Amino acid sequence: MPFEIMGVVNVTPDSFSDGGQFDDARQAVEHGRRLVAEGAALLDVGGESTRPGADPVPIEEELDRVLPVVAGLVPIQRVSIDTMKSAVAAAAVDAGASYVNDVSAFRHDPEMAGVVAAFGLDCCLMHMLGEPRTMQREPRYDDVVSDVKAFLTERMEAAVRAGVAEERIQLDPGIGFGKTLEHNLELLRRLGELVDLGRPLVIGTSRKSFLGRITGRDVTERVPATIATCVLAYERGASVFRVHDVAAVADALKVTDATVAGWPTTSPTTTRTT
Ligand code: PMM
Repeated sequence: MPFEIMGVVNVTPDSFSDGGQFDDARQAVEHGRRLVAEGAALLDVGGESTRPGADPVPIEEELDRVLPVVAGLVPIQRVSIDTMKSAVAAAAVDAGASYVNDVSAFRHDPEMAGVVAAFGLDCCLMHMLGEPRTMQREPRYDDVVSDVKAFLTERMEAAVRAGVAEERIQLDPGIGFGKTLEHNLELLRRLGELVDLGRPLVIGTSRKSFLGRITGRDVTERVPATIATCVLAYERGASVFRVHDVAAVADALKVTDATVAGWPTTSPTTTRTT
């Protein structure tokens, strides 16, 4: 099964994993270029941190952060804008982005679905319980997988009603977004149950804190743990992997793909390399 790697280009001074390292646009573009060389098929540019407890960023500041980076990366690779604000999405599209990654699944801003529909964009609808500031306060579910599945079904239907073509939609269970360690693991273990939603599954486990809780590792030392989750998720049907450490995950998925699907594989990221 073909897979795609979505490389993370955070342009936030408070992103939990970059620590503001790439808050300068030039450095962020350089970083994106490196991720493409490592095998990223899509670059996800975000200017508002969604880590637990993060405060919202004013729109002007978010625009100032992301627009120069989007413009710098568009000539190099397909660009996704990671935002909950339709004005930021529209400006990023103006600068050449063609994919909207909205962690609120079009709930935060009522105009977002219309922007995605009007421009014929690809999009990712992600599950999140609550909002980033409060989401880790005692999240509860009847059954986390069934609840996430029902949510994604409802959001996909709402997007289609707003004019978004179904074939443009990708779905993400939102690992770490209003979930305990056990919820995250159960979603990964039972990811196969989300495959019958019929849309590509995006998975974002990269460097997340639940991996640190299991391994005791700091954020920059979670690459092996990230790989374990990506390989498991691939086997269970995920096809888009949102990661910081593109080269390492690409190698792991190439080998997984060759083993599961047979050699030579069909993934664009694998057939490019001999
Ligand atoms: N995780 C983060 C940000 N955006 N988008 C999607 N679709 N899925 C995710 O899991 C996701 C996301 C938070 O991680 P970061 O702060 O390391 O970028």
